[in-house]
Amino acid sequence: MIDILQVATLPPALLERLSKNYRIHDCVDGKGADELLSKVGPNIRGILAGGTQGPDANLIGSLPNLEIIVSHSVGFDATDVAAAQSRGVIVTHTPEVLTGDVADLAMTLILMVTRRVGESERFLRRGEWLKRRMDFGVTVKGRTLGILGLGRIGKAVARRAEAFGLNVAFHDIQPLGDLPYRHYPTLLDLAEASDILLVACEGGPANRGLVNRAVLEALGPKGYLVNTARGPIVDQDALIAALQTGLIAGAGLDVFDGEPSVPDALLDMENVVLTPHIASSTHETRRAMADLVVANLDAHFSGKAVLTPVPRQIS
Ligand code: 8YV
Repeated sequence: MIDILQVATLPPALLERLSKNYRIHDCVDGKGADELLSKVGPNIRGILAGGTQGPDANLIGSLPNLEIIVSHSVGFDATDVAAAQSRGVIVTHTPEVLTGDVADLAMTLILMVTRRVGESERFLRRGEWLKRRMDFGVTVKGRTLGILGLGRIGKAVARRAEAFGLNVAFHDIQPLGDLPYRHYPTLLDLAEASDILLVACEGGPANRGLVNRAVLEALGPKGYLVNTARGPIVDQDALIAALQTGLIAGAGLDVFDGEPSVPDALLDMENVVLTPHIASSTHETRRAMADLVVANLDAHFSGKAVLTPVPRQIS
């Protein structure tokens, strides 16, 4: 049996599959870490991580026989990839398999917030319809969707948005070659040109607070912010203030800074749609992500190349 440290909450069915070949040591959220690692630390050869729970440089450095970190997520910002790679530790993630579902949820939030679907449902359930008609939303057709980060997921949302008659524009730090969408060299310019701004870029320290007060101000009082990437990319306090003061019109959020805790100020607002980080949460996608986690671990421990390594972060 190969000893693996589990640092992220993972589907029980995945853990059960893995338990046939691997001895999994539960250390989710650092639970009992010191005692556990003093016993099994030198035996640990792999780590199971996730999108918001992953090993830092300290943990990676404390495991002398660590060979691989397998993340049950496309985003790998919770794992210190540079620390791992500089020690020769492989890091894998789960790209492609979740792209469609994440893009579907982004599109759902766009439609929900502009058409006031959550608000309308609460209105109906409260019995308000018997007294008056619900206020109007706005048409998405003809409006501009600005995408921050035109990677796999951003492109998949762009294709869906085109079918809804949205004009697509984007900002990305990578040169992306010829694309049928208008490119803006700065995020501020993109926000200025957008009716809806979608955050679809990577998380991590470099992008913390990228969507700040100035970006929200540029988006403007008729603008909507949608985030299906990572909570900390948006300055959450600035967002709350912008929503409360009408600096922007509304927001659709699947991710939060400090999740799973969500500020009361957001819970109390009618002009926001809130979902609990469910963009990849379908039976089909979670099954495919689990398959990839197993395939990466099995490949590595049978001497083969892993299927989906994360790109190199160090030169
Ligand atoms: C998951 C994610 O919620 O893939 C990602 O980057 O954030 C999500 O798909 C999570 O990582 C599941 O473990």
